[in-house]
Amino acid sequence: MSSSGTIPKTQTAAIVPHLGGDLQIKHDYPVVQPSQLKPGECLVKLECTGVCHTDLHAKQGDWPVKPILPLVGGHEGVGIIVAVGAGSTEADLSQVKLGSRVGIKWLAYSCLMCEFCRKGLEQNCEKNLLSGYTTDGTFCQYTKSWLSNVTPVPDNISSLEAASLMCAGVTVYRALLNSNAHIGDWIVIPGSGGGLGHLAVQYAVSMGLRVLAIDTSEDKKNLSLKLGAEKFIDFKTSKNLVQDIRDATDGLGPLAAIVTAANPDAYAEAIDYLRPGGTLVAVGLPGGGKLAADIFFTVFKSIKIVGSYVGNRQDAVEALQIASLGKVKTFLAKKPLSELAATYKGMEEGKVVGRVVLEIPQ
Ligand code: 8ID
Ligand code: ZN
Repeated sequence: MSSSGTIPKTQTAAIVPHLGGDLQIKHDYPVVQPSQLKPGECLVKLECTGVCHTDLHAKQGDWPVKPILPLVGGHEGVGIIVAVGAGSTEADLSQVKLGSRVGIKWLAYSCLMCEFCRKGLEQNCEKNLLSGYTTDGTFCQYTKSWLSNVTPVPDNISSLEAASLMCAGVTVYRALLNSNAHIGDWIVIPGSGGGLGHLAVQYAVSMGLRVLAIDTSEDKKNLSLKLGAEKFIDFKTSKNLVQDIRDATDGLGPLAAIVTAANPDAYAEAIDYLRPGGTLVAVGLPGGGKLAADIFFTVFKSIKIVGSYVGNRQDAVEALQIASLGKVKTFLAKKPLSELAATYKGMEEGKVVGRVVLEIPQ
């Protein structure tokens, strides 16, 4: 089943040919045809896609689990379902249908039947497929996805604003839930001026949390404070980060650290500055990073250390709902797909404030 418009045989796509290699923009990348879709699958014509630091890690081969090659990256896509696999069931089509505007998140597919899926840990499903990592992602015009896992986008959020909620938004929303911080608690967000961090500030504020933002540069400071952080510390100019963080949070330290920085240094002193009973939520994924936690103080201060990995379908729906209520808005720079390589360079240099969202040629 496909919409009245014809589906082309080839498309423009940004390809990573080999890990660490330069990006190539190809104009003859094949489009999955409607007749090739299996039941439960759909074809999405993309309007735009955010660029996550994860896409850069993927391109560089930073992580022990490697992506497919050649790789079409991207996992913050928004577009329209233009074809649905023949034989898709009523259940497959209960949330979205042909013509729906949907978001594509990191978790493209999960079986929904295994123990992890049943427990809501869909991201840990052993059969999962990851957009822009183990299945083609969103740096292209048309991508195959799964009806069970695409997320309907509320009408009052533009596609450009919805895009980065699909990874950055979902991830920090889940991380904040995993922090167990409550209304009125101080939390600290290292990486507050980046893609994940600037959304974390807003979700945290909307949950009634008090935010101490940490990053570097005037632009990232201004953005963090504008979005509702009460205080900001520049990690590059602070002479004693642990003391500065404690001083800024009633002298006792924050109840949680949501570490969204792509840098192991951002984890280094969390055990020292966290309030007793506090939680370190690991989100940022620097390649080869190790968490070094002093065992004595982890125990003595009753600290919890939690890994938080994207979110499930319900987290995605909730993260979009909160944005739809006007409580969270992506701060973004709109660029053409051809600017992806330049965006990676800016990200490596720490120059991207908020998010870059790429418009897909129509
Ligand atoms: O499911 C997950 N856990 C998940 C989902 C999505 C992304 C994890 N991630 C990971 C990415 O793979 C990446 O490692 O989160 C990390 C951040 O992704 P991002 O927000 O897309 O990256 P960014 O826009 O480059 O922002 C990072 C910010 O961290 C700051 C930088 O200045 C930048 O603003 N930063 C760095 I680098 N070191 C810092 C430090 N020591 C720091 N901020 C505070 N302290
Ligand atoms: Zn991401």
